[in-house]
Amino acid sequence: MRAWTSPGPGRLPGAAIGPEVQVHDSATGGLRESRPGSGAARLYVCGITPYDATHLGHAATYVAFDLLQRAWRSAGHDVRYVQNVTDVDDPLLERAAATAQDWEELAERETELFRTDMEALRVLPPDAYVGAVEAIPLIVPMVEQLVETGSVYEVGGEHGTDLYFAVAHDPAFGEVSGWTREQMLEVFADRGGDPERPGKKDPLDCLVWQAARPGEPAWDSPLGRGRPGWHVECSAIARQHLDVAAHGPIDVQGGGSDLVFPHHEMSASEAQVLDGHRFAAAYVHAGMVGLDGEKMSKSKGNLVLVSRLREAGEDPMAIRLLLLAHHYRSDWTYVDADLEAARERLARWRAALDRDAGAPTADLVREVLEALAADLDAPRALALVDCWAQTEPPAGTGEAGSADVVRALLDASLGLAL
Ligand code: 5CA
Ligand code: ZN
Repeated sequence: MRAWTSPGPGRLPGAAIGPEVQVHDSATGGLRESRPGSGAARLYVCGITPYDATHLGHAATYVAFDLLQRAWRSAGHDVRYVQNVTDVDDPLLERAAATAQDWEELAERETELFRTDMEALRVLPPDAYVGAVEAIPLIVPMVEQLVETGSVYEVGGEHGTDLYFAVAHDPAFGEVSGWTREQMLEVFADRGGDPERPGKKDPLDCLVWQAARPGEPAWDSPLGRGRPGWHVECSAIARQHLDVAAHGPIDVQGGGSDLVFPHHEMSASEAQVLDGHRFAAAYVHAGMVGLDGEKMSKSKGNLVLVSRLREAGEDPMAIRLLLLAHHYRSDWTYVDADLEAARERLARWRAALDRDAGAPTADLVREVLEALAADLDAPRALALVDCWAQTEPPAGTGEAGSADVVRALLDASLGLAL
């Protein structure tokens, strides 16, 4: 499907080049230097399930991976970025039914709102933006291949035969999260799994093809009439659009930390059974943004919506600065004072850029790029810019063009247009 309009990746000032990027890999629990091969760095980030508007938690996650894309580019790599839209799944169908809306119209409307939010926040768009529905012709053959390996089995039910992936078929199952079975079983049901379903070989096995239910959308396929499971959607889209057959493991599989298990564990296993190598070189997860002591989530309804802030006249660059002020891996709770602080910082920076007092930039450029290459440390980058903005060299001693250098740096590395 159509993505959104790119703000352009920007250009670093002069001949600046950033260091190679280190990211925290959930699978090893440590930092890993991301060394993309000879072609582009390959990034897959799990996209929205479009049944409600973009909240600050979603925005924080996509801004985090936007920093990764920019840090890779600063280090001289091209980037190929793929993102999905889960435009058919239980939560979407349930919301459509509960509010008497057409599920396709709901998905299209919320996806469009997401596009405008991402555009306003200057998030670089994916090169391939792929809906689950349009990916069914990719997903079905992948499930058929899994059937051939013997890792998929049938479970009969009231509405027909569903297909499940047997996690035991992947010797590396469990390595993405590093969780014990007990930890997995504790959250599986809450995160879309069905550990109690009779007929499964292992309670942790996951659905890959669901036979048509009355009143729900379904597609004809050699697997029977039905719709795809969630995890295989992302593995099929990533394998195809990041050409895993030609290039091997993708560089980064990304998303919020709520996706570590089961989603990223399962989608990696489904791919690994077919490809015989690990799915991603690194699994990178953004922390959860909360409101009033709970994770911000569409199902709970405790939301601060990007579109609502924009409608109220908030400057999108203040929203972006608010998000950048938190390290992407930390969990944090939104409070209005954070937005106020971001507005003030934005005003201070704009005033310093307009004043163009000429504080030196060579160390600033290097240190900002170093901060971002060191596991995307945006808060440190912001503190460095704060320092530049406060510095007033004696009259007549300022560096010519200092403000232009900083504007270019902010654009290319932090995605801020000031
Ligand atoms: N469609 C699936 C992924 S394939 C999905 O999780 N959709 S979502 O709409 O629920 O979330 C979209 C993205 O935002 C995911 O990467 C998710 O991990 C992230 N996310 C959701 N809630 C939060 C939150 N409160 N804080 C930070 N990130 C969040
Ligand atoms: Zn996903």
